[in-house]
Amino acid sequence: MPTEKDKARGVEQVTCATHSAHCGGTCLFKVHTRDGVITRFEADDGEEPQYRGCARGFAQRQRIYAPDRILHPLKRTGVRGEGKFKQISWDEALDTVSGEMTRVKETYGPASIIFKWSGGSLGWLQATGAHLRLLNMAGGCSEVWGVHSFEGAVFSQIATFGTVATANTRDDLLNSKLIILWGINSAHTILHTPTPWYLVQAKEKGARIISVDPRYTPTAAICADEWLPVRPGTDAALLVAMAYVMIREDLQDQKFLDKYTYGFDRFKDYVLGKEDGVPKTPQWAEAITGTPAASIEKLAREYATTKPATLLGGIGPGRTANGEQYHRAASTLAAMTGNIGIHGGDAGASIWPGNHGIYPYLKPGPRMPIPPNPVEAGAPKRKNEFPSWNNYMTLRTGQIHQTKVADAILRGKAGGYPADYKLMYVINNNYPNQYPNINRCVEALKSDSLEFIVVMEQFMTSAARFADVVLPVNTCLERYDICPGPGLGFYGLMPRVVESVGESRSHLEICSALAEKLGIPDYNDKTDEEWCRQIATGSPDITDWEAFKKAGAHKIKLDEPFVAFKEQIEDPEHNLFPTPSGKIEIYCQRLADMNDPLVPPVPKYVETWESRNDPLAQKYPLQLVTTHFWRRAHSQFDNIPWLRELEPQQVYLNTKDAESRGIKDGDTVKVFNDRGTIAIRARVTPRIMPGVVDVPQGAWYDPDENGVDRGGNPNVLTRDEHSPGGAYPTNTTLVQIEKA
Ligand SMILES: Nc1nc2c(c(=O)[nH]1)N[C@H]1C(S)=C(S)[C@@H](COP(=O)(O)OP(=O)(O)OC[C@H]3O[C@@H](n4cnc5c(=O)[nH]c(N)nc54)[C@H](O)[C@@H]3O)O[C@H]1N2
Ligand SMILES: Nc1nc2c(c(=O)[nH]1)N[C@H]1C(S)=C(S)[C@@H](COP(=O)(O)OP(=O)(O)OC[C@H]3O[C@@H](n4cnc5c(=O)[nH]c(N)nc54)[C@H](O)[C@@H]3O)O[C@H]1N2
Ligand SMILES: [Mo]
Repeated sequence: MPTEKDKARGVEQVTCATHSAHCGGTCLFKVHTRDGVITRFEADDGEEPQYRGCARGFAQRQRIYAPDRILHPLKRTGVRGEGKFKQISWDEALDTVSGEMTRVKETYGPASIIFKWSGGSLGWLQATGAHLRLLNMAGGCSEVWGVHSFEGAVFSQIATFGTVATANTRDDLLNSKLIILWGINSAHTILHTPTPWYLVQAKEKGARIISVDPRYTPTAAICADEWLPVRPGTDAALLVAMAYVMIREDLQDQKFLDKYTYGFDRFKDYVLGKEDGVPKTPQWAEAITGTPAASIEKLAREYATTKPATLLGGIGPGRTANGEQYHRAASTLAAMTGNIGIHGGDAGASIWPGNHGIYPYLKPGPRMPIPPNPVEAGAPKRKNEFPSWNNYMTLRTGQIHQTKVADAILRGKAGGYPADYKLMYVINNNYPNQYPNINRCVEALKSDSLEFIVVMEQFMTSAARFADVVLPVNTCLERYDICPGPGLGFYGLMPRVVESVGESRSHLEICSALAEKLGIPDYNDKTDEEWCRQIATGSPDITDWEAFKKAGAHKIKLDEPFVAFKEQIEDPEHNLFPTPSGKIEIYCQRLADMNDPLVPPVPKYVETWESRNDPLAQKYPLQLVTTHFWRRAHSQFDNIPWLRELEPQQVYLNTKDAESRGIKDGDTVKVFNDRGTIAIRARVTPRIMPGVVDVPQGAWYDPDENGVDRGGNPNVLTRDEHSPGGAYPTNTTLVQIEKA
């Protein structure tokens, strides 16, 4: 019963809503509102598994009502990047944007429009699909390829398994006796909301947990029995040496290999040194990885003899200059230990499971259709492209790799790109903040060859500062959207809980209005709620829309945890792996056909550029990793006061590296290489291995008059290159640190 005081303050409403920021988390909240204003958030306390939010989820209120929210359409008045704008009407903004789209298309062709999207919001309705539909109906655009998160894993899994649906659901961790967290820090890096809960339960059930990571992570501190440090970009060497120990001691599951895999002997020849005269011993690996040989031997024996065991492959080690080899090697070890297709095992390397509608337990109803992109139809084949590549997502390919957008803008056709790029259409994306070699990205954004930039944003981010027109977008509690839950069977509803702040609008509203201006009458015939209803109730799991709406989520009850490749293992006669050989391809002919020594047909350790053996290491001796930070989702939430209190932006460096440079904890230091310099606070700690430093990604780029980034954004330092299979190389960078 509301008290008199409550009555005076207005009646409190509670709405259940899923929150899906750009962290892969899908958290269920009870959102309290009073007089149409959000007052507080309460965690999911319903049936297990609960989807409890993290600090960011609870801080959403400060994000929605932030004083720096963009409330109106804006038009640039200063130079690009300066951040000077004036307020304009929606009508003028839409006229300008649609007018520029038409002018650029008619003058230069649709390929000169770059559609620059990312995962700022991750719903099925209010994101990329809605814009791609519009752009394609309007004549097409140049798309970008290379999912920042895990393109190396995509490449490797298509090579090895023929699909990216390779992960078990997270509840299956409870069936495992040994869990190897390979570059996974799920206490901070959310990715699959209930993972830490299952890890802790698995530990309570007696599973041993081992962390392989250059950092002694909070996750390792909470639940690991052992930490094996490894130098960034060298995981494949560690895995190959584990294979060496297994082969030497005849510990591999030969029956499994014979029955389900193709080409193990070719890999064995490489491992034993028959191919190149170098046996891949633990001592060989120790010199490369920095991991003690004795620890490698022990881990190899343990993984080969404890069954079932999960090698939970993270994607961070894959975001390195030859990240594909780590993923391929991890899956090979999962096969060598016979842990694929069984409960308590895992295929060794995963992307965000479940996100892209590729799992059989997720069957959403029809989404907004995306007509083919006329520009894509003529797109040239990429180097190292798999024919089946396009099947993993509805969004795909295009001609420009994410890391090459700046280069494409600056060099265009003369630089070998298919078009000269004139208009950039940016949604859900903080370009340049999140892109390697920011200083070059900035150069591209400032260049005259780019005639118009429209950015749809909620905040004056580094992307918005470069826009010619900024369109204010609302947040996920101000519109309807629906999302899957990676890692478990889950549908989340993101309902409109409050009215849009200021004049901000949803993506669907913006696209519908632009369609009208562009003369596309049949763009949209539904409200956002009607679309969500169609997507939800089209699934066999959700029969009652009102019940789903009330609950804010639907937790799919599977009879048992989902196990990837169970059918292939239990009944191989009738279920082939979707590879050319029908088996798990340890040797991959399609890779052999690519004829690129950086992606050999069997997994190998291939040294990266900017490794510690690179001559550049004389000048820049430290290896930089750029981890995902607990108080942000990339750059999102960086401006939220509650979250800023948690921890400052810092460079984490080992005590020895600090001592040899005369650096003390809390000092301001310069981290630099030939691409740029950042000024940042030093955090001196034994919890990162010597020779490796970490600058969490996502800090807001804030250059001073000398070009030194005071925001401490590591992308000032990273290199704008991609791995041979398209991975983001943001964990492969050499730097030096000095006291500022
Ligand atoms: N050095 C380094 N760089 C990295 C990484 C790394 O590990 N190291 N990680 C990479 C990875 S994995 C990723 S996924 C990318 C992420 O790169 P981005 O997706 O660019 O990062 P976000 O900070 O999530 O930026 C999204 C922007 O969208 C805005 N936004 C939020 N919701 C909405 C909405 O509903 N509509 C619109 N229009 N905008 C919205 C936010 O305000 C934010 O500015 O970063 C990559 N960059
Ligand atoms: N709080 C929070 N959660 C997030 C995000 C966020 O920004 N904030 N972003 C979301 C997104 S889009 C993504 S793609 C995921 C990213 O998820 P991850 O890639 O898993 O996240 P990271 O923290 O970058 O990396 C995980 C671990 O890998 C380690 N690592 C880095 N390089 C190497 C290496 O070469 N070898 C080994 N063995 N380990 C290495 C790091 O030290 C770190 O502990 O996170 C998602 N979740
Ligand atoms: Mo990502």
